[in-house]
Amino acid sequence: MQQRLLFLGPPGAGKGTQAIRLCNRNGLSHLSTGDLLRAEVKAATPLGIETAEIMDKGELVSDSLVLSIVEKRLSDLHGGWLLDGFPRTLPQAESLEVLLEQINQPIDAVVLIELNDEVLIERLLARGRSDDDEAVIRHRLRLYQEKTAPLVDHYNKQGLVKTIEGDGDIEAIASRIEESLK
Ligand code: B4P
Repeated sequence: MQQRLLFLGPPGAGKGTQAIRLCNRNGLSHLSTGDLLRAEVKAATPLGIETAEIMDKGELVSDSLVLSIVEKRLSDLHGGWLLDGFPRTLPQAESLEVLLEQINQPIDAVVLIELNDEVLIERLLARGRSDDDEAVIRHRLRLYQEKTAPLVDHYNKQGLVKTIEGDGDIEAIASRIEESLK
């Protein structure tokens, strides 16, 4: 199976859900920027205090803040890994490419999980995290289209994108993802 992976997709597509499964089953290191940021918020670090309000409004945290928390972890990566929810903007993708080149670990594949907005909204409202309010979700979906969706073209040009239908049973989606990475 391909070993150095990115997960892309709109909020609520199931990136986190599928990333945990895939990493557990295949011994990959899982790096989720959403989880790292929420850990900072929970620990009330200066970065967490700055970040909490941004996340609750459904905004993207600034590229420089995100990069400051992933940079050190990226340089520690070895073996297989999965970056979940990062990069989310073109500047983040460009910075990532420089960092991966330095450690000589190119991306093998980008898994794009697709799902329509109505199902996304339903799922996130059911999850009920502090950033899962309907108006905030709609704002996050708009930001996804504006800032993150252009990454699909970026990685398509490199022939890396595997598109996965994100609707259906969690286990069935997990099999689709594994199949696409053989
Ligand atoms: P993330 O933590 O990345 O989360 P997400 O996009 O909201 O959700 P994900 O796609 O992982 O869905 P999940 O599996 O949980 O981002 C949160 C925030 O952090 C961002 O809005 C931003 O503020 C900040 N952030 C993170 N990374 C950043 C970056 N690089 N730059 C800037 N800001 C950044 O699934 C959602 C729900 O659906 C769950 O309840 C799950 O149980 C359910 N579900 C999953 N699969 C299902 C299925 N097949 N059927 C039914 N339900 C399912």
